[in-house]
Amino acid sequence: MNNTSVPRVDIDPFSDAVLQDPYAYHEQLREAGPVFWLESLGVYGMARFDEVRASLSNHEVFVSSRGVGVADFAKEEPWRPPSLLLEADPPLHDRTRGIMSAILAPARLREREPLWRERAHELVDELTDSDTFDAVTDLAEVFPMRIFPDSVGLMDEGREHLLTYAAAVFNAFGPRNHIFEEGNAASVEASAWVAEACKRENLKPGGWGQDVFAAADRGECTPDEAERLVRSLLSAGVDTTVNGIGHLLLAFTEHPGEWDNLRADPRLIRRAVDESIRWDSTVQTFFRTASQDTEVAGHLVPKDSKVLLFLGSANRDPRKWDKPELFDLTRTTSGHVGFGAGIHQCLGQVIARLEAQMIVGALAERCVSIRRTAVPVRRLNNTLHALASLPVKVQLA
Ligand code: OVM
Repeated sequence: MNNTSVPRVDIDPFSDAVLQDPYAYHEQLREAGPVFWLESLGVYGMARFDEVRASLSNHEVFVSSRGVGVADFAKEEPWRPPSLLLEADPPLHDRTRGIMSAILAPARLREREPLWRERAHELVDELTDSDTFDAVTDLAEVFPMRIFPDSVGLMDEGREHLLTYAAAVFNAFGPRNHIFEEGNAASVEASAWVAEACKRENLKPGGWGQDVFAAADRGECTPDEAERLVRSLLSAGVDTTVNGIGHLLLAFTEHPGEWDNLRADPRLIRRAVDESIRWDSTVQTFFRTASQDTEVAGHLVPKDSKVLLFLGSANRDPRKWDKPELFDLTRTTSGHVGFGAGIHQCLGQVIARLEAQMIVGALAERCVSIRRTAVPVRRLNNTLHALASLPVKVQLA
C-alpha cells in the first residue's frame, strides 16, 4: 500500500453549494476512488457504500471518542462536553448505550403508540381543514414537537429552543464556516435552556428523562452522566425526525405514483420510511478518527487521520443500489447506512420510524394525493440535509 496514490479532491463538502445539493457532487467523490484526500479540510474521505459501511462497522480502528466532527478532541477542546454515546468508544459507550437501549426498548415504546397515533390524527385533521399547507413548517416541524418533548418529560417553558440547539449541534460537526458561526450565535440561549432542561428536578415523572436518573439510582451511571445522557435525547431526537419526515413527504411529492401504491397497500409505510432515509439521508456525513495505521482498498490511512464518511452518498452508490436516485417502494432498502452501522447505529431509530409511520400513515388515510405547489427550500446545515419549506396541496379522500 502506498499513500502517494490516494486521489486528491478539491470539493469543499461544507460549502453552500454542496450542502444545498450534495447529490450533485457525490458521483465525483465516489469516482475519485474508494478513499480520497479532501484538500479543503485536510482529511480523508470515503463515499462508496462498501467502504462507508465497513468503516462505520470497524469502531476499533475508526474511533468516535476523538469526535465525529472535523475537530480532533485529542488536539482541540470540544465545542461542548462530549456525548457519552456518540462521542465515546467502548467500554464507556457500551455501558451508556446499555442504559439507553433498555429505556428505549421497542416493547416499552409500544405503550406510547396509541397516544402518538392519536396526536398524528389530530394534526392531520387540523391541517386538512385547508387543502394547502407547508409540509415542513406546518407538519414535519410540528409533529415531533407534539410527542417527543412530552415523552422525555421536558418542562413546558422554552421548548422552542430544541430546534435551535439541535441545528447548532449538527453544525458544530463541520468546520467553523459561516453556517456554524450563524447557528452558534443563536444557540447560546438554547444551550443554557438545554442544560437546565436535563436536570433531574426539571424532568416530569413518567418520561425517558426520569428513567435515565432511575438508572443512576441503580448505580448504572452517575447523576452527572444521567444529565449528559438526557442531553443526547434532546440533541439527536428532534431535528433528525423533523427532516426525516420532511424528506419522506418530499419523496412522495417527487414520486406521485408511490403515494398511490402506499394508499393501495398501507403496509408499505414501513418500507417507505426506510427508503426515504436511503433516498435523502438526513444525516449526510460523520467523521471518525483512525486509531492506528490502516489500509482501505490498498491505500494507507495513517494513524490519527480524520476520515469523513459520506452516508448520503453511500446510500446512492450505484455499485450497491439499482437506479439509486429513484424513491422506489419495491426495492430492498434495508442495509442502507442512513442510521449508521455497527455499535453506534442510531439508538432512536425505533422512535424515528414510529413517528414517521404514524404521521404519514394518517395523512395517507385522508389524502388521495399530495403535490407540491412550489420548489422546496433547503435550510443549510453542516451535517443535516434539511428543509425549510415544502408547500403542498392535498386532495381529500
Ligand atoms: C448526542 C448526539 C448528538 C447529535 C447526534 C447524535 C446522531 C447524538 O449528543 O449524543 O446522534
